[in-house]
Amino acid sequence: MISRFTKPYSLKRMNALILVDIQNDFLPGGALAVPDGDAVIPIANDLMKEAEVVVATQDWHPPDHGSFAVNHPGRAVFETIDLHGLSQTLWPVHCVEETHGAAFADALEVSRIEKVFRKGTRPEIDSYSGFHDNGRRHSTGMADWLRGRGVTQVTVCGLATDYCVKFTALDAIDEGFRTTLALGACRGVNLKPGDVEQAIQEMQQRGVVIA
Ligand code: VGL
Ligand code: ZN
Repeated sequence: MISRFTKPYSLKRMNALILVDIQNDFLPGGALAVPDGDAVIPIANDLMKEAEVVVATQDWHPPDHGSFAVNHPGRAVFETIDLHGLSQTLWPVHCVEETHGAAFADALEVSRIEKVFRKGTRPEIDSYSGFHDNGRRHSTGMADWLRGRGVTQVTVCGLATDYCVKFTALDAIDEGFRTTLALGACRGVNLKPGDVEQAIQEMQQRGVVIA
């Protein structure tokens, strides 16, 4: 019997589903469309039914964001530049705060999302991970929030496998969560052929379980 003077503890492993950037601009027809990106939506909706906690990240850039090629005269989309000391791939304008492109996909069952973490909100730095920016200068608060909810293991899915999904999963490992990648509910950019395969291998090597 548990004494009322004993602090109760639990062996239960609370799981959270992290939906990464399932936003209009990453879907076919969007500003930075991920091939077949809309295929993740029905699978994500199914995964949400089994998750104890559901959170989502949202790429959320101001119009003058440093990751947009148009904000660097003479530079083209997909070029790499140095942005305040960090290597930065230049992207088309995408996921501008408060626009339709930044909104969650219409078919995503957003009512099941308990908390949204926005990233890439500072013009001077990009953020692929849902946990903190690419320079680890600022945190979104997601790790502490999840720990506060008692979460010990996370499942990551969404867009794009070789960018935001990868960096979110790797940071989840670094934050001490048992981390699973729901591969069927992810799609990638493959800017270079093989990028997605390499991202999967990197996640696996770092301890992410590929499911
Ligand atoms: C992403 C490139 C730029 C992503 C976000 O969600 O994977 N990729 N911003
Ligand atoms: Zn972005």
